[in-house]
Amino acid sequence: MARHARPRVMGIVNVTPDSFSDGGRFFDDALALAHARQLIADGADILDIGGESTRPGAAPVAQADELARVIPLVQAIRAHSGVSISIDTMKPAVARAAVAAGATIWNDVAALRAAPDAPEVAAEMGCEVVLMHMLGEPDTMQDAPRYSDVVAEVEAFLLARAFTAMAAGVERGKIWLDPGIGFGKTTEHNLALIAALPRFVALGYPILLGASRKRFIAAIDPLGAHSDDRLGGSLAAHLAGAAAGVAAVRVHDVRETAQALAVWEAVGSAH
Ligand code: HH2
Repeated sequence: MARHARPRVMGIVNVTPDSFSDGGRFFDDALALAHARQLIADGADILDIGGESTRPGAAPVAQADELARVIPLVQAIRAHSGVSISIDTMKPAVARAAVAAGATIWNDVAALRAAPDAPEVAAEMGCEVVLMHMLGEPDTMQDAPRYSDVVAEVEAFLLARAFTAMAAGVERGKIWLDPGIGFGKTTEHNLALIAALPRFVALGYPILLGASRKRFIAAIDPLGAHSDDRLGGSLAAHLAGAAAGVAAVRVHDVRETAQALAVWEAVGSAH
């Protein structure tokens, strides 16, 4: 048995015309399904399906459009594979339809704050729920975010959201927490949160880390200015998460991440 269990790999499938790194490329049902199948072949344990980009400045998506984008894809993936599916949405109705179509995880970057009935809907569905920290709203979150102690504030927020979810009836064992890398954070904030991952893991909830291709990587390495050129930085951040004991990493580059984690795990169990 390995001394360090590797995190699960959550592969990102965006069906949006404007997502920050692969926007537009998979905005087509057949292409999105082909991409999903490729990520499964590449070693994804979970597929995260999103129909609304949370990139600063991204246009909001009407519920009917979001449903039309993501639900056929969830159905098609479920028909093709037993892979776990998470639905990346802030809308309870989209989460509900996705769970009915076979998703088992609601990944909510708004941590059940975007609609008054979100906690009750999560409880009623009985699915797992990812509660992510975001400071402010997607549109303005990167306008000079400030904290007096970013780690303590993100931790307090996540525990409060977990409490709200449980008060509405979500089981404790179904709750994941995510520090929300890039969501209302400077490079220094992101680094402080990654460095503090052992403290988040110690809270006793599964932790999800999403650093894939994010902008702080280019701030550290200006040569990685383009989002397609941030693989090395993404792997470094996610390996730091693995060492801290996170439960899953949310990534675009599934093959490379799965390989890095397999080597990391093998080294950890060698003697
Ligand atoms: N990051 C994005 C979207 N959803 N969910 C969780 N739980 N954690 C994250 O870090 C996270 C997330 C990034 O947003 P987007 O602009 O949609 O880009 P992409 O989906 O290509 O990463």
